[in-house]
Amino acid sequence: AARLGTPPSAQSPPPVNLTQEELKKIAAYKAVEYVKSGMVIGLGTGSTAKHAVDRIGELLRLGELRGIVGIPTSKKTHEQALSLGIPLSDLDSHPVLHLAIDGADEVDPHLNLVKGRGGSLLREKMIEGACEKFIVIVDDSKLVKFLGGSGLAVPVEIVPFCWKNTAKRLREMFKDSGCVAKLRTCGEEAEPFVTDNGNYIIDLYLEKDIGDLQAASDAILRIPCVVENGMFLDMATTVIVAGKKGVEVIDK
Ligand code: ABF
Repeated sequence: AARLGTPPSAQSPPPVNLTQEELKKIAAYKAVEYVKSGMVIGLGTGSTAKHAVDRIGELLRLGELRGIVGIPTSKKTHEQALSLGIPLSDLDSHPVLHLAIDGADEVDPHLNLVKGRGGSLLREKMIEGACEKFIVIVDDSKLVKFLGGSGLAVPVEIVPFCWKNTAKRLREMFKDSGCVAKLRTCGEEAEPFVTDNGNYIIDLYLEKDIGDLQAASDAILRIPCVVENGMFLDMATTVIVAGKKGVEVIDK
């Protein structure tokens, strides 16, 4: 597997004093250079992917791209793409996509990802698992030594039925990693956060490296109430990282 770290000669010159938002935009615009007319494109969700969707809309408007079909990974991105006039479709009509561009919450040295802190992990995994090329766009704050290593959560989408039981099973499964499993809530009343698919999310906070990621992912998916988890293993084909040292394009 590819590892992070590209020779300096393969990097663009360092941007100076850029904000995190500007770094996200740089990574997003770089990814959109891979979009060609006529492609079916998975459109990601989140603040980084938003820049990519905006850019695709702009290039369509300028006539520099034609005949694009977008497959949005969330209702929010669907709305954004509609407002930009990007023609949209779905996986039923386009089961194979040329390319998807999306952000991530964490990227490990083997280009495994945590995604889903924005709550769209299920549609993201369905769509990004169906594309020939999956480009992940991040600023360098997303790079971690191991998944869960940023101190933020690995999300698990579950059906709402008896969610406390599912949370307990997840907690027990990862007790050796000091796991805390919390229902994601939102709003002043701390209502359960509900995904685009009508499900809940349990956030797993891990103190230690959980080791064999594929085994952990498989074990999570064997719990009957679990719909999907936010570990995207061996899925990214390219990761574009914008940081203080410039823009790094890492191919798997
Ligand atoms: C989506 O947006 C997610 O999978 C991930 O949770 C999130 C990253 O958001 P941002 O780009 O705003 O950090 O891609």
